Amino acid sequence: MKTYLVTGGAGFIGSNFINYMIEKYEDIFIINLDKLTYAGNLNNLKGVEESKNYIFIKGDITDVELVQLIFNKYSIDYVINFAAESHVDRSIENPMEFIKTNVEGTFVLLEAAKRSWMKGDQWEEGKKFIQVSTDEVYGSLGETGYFSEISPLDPRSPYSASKTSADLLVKSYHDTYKMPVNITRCSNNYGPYQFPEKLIPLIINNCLNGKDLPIYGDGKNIRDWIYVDDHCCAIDLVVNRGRAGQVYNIGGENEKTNIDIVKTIIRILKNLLIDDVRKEGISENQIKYVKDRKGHDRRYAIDPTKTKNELGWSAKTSFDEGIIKTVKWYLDNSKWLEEITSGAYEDYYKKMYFDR
Ligand code: NAD
Ligand code: TDX
Repeated sequence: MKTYLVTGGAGFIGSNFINYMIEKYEDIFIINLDKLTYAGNLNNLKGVEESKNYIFIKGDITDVELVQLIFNKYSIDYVINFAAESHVDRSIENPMEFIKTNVEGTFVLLEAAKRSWMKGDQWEEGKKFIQVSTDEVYGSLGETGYFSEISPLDPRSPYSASKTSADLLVKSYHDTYKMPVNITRCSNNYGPYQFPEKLIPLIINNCLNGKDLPIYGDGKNIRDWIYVDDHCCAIDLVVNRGRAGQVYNIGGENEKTNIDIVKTIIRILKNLLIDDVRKEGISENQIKYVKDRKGHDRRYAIDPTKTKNELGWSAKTSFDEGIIKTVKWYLDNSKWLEEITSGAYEDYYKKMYFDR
């Protein structure tokens, strides 16, 4: 029975990961440590909350005493650190929380793991620290080329700088203390339970509510999209097969411009809402080009060859299949969407798009 400390497990990817793992394995125990910021939502975990293999602890990864208490109480085998402030636009407006959670929080977890797993100069067998990172640490590509694990680090937003800083701390614990670690760097995820500040769920939500569809700049920035389950599968393989100290790039090899994504969502919604009155209001006329994001990275594209060759991983979900599944999920889960788009979300949305 392996015990996982999953941080940020009430967020988008973390909750998909917990749902995926509890469904797949009977002989694991998952502790979900999450602060429940605006992005954390226990409704994402309804399917596992009764499981005897899962517990939730509300808490902050920067809380040294709490994190140590968890390591003292449970025999943690793996840390999977998803917890982060994750939205680039918020980091541009207000970077402080990003430094606190993403950098200091990772440091607190590393220290607690070191104290618990290191005996003299030796590491206990079978332990590993997985840092869930992002392709954004590599910066921005021009029209050609791909990010490999040895591409230079060149973060360009406070968010990506904080993630890069965390990656370097994790690397330093391997280089200095020989801590068994892996760093995963994934491209843009999409799928169920993503907070509607991110492009895909924001566009779905705005289409359904007759709002403008904001496109930053010329809409030709490119992201490399991966269905969230394929990311979860890769992390599972990294935990079990990844060589200590290694970085693994994960990506869907599926590059799309933002305007293409928006037009695709409009088309799918119109096809799915055949007899629904909401269909009438949805059109490309809703698209509105707005002021560009500051420092907007032009293109991301991951080369996942190492992860494929070493771990036997590949993305199983094509974009055409994944995006239809995703749009359907948001249509079928309108209550989930309504609940999180009330209150504070309205204030955020107004600030980002009307006071821009
Ligand atoms: P998210 O914003 O949806 O979820 C983050 C979760 O972390 C939330 O549940 C939040 O409550 C929790 N959290 C925040 N601060 C915390 C703290 N101090 N202590 C404990 N919990 C805290 O993010 P996501 O999109 O699921 O991303 C998860 C991880 O994956 C992040 O580290 C992100 O950098 C990385 N990542 C995301 C993407 C993507 O496309 N979304 C791609 C690559 C990598
Ligand atoms: O309203 C919008 N209009 C728009 O044109 C929003 C929210 C975004 N965009 C553009 C900006 C980006 O080029 O769409 C693209 C995707 O934007 P986001 O969904 O904010 O994602 P991105 O900035 O690419 O970062 C995401 O991928 C890497 C995640 O949020 C990060 O956590 C992850 O590390």
